[in-house]
Amino acid sequence: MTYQQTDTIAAVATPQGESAIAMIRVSGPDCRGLSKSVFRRTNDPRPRHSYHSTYYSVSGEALDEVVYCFFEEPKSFSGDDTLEVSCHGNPLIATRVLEDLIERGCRQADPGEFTRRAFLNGRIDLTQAEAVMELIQARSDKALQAANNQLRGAFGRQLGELKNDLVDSIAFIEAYIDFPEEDLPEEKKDEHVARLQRLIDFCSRLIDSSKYAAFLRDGVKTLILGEPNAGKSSLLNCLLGFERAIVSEEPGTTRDFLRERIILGSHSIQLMDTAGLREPESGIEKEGIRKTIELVEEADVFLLVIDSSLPSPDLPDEIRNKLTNENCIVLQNKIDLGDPLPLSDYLQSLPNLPISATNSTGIENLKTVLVDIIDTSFSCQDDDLILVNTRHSEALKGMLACLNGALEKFQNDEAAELIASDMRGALDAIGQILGRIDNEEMLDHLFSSFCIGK
Ligand SMILES: Nc1nc2c(ncn2[C@@H]2O[C@H](COP(=O)(O)OP(=O)(O)O)[C@@H](O)[C@H]2O)c(=O)[nH]1
Ligand SMILES: [Mg+2]
Repeated sequence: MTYQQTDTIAAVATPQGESAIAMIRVSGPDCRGLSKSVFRRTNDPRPRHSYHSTYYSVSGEALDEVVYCFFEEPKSFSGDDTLEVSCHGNPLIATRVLEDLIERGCRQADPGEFTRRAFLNGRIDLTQAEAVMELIQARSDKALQAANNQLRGAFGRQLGELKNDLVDSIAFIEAYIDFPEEDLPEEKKDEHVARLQRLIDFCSRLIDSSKYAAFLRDGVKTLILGEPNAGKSSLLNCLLGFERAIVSEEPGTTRDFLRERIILGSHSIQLMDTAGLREPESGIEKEGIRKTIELVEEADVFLLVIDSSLPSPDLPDEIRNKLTNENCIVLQNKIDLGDPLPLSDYLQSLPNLPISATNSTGIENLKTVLVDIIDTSFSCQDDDLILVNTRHSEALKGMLACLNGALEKFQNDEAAELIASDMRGALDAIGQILGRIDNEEMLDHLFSSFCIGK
């Protein structure tokens, strides 16, 4: 079924539950008429002007005292005529207003449908539509900044530059088709190779930056590791500032694993507390340890907790191989019990800090070191960070393959038609990222993850 843009859609745009205000958003050709019938106006409302009024239902009942604002197309979020009605924040009122609008012929909006219309009306490109979602879901200052940047069109602009370069290159290659090869000056060819190389580098950098986008979106995955009873769960609770994990004198109590988020500096961090590393006594524990090894593969940063009153533990090879100076901090826990025993040579070679998870000693220091590690290894220095998501990086990989193909063919003196065809493939990938409106299935998929009313 093709997408219908002629309907007037309506949705409650604020969350369910009691609040000061709830807002109902209406968009489509009936808004002007609705504003007259619902608010008993004799004339059109002035665009972008707030009015205080009673909302009358179809049956003439006064539903609520509201404030409404009319936005005339194309100067609205969706690009269509839009009406925003703010009522008292009782979900019963908001629902009755919505039901009344549906009775008057509106259709309940699908998730992300207002944004989808903004895209279809050409107000924003697809990367900006995605940025709307990223902005709503951002969980740290850095993620907010990146989403804002993207909403203002930073990604679209970069792709626009890429596209101009590509179009120039295609023009050159097409000239190459028309002219006998010997007529082309050598420096022109060098120039073309250099331009292709620049495009390839740019594309690779964007693909590479998708990992930073993942850190922003999901948080840097920080795994708390160590032997049973070392104080891993105590450390999790201490970093969170509340009791999340069960702390017990009995070893082996955390058999599954826990995930919690904290914000440190401008970073979002996903803390994962795991089962202890040691020979398992029971089946459940064995499962927990298998899971820990799986999490080691997934994690970005490791906090290795050891009981400083005991000799240094031996670590399984799967774990040892993952730990480096750039991603691991050894925490000599329980220093409140007395002078720590010396660390093994191996642990000594990694960054290490004394702490007490129960007394919060050394925790501020740990936070500083952790932020340093993330700043150095897990955040992009570029202020114009683009939130490259899976959809983008798939298209960018296709583009990179086309560009590499074009370069190779050019250097091997293959037919210009073949080279031009590769380059058009690259151009097509840019089109996919910015959004081609003919791909309904992709749009359905993309907007279905939005909230209703956005
Ligand atoms: N004295 C002292 N005891 C601690 C410290 N951290 C944890 N413990 C104790 O060590 C035991 C095991 O702690 P827990 O956090 O459950 O360890 P886990 O098995 O590694 O998760 C508990 O009795 C904690 O109270 C610490 O810094 N100092
Ligand atoms: Mg535990």
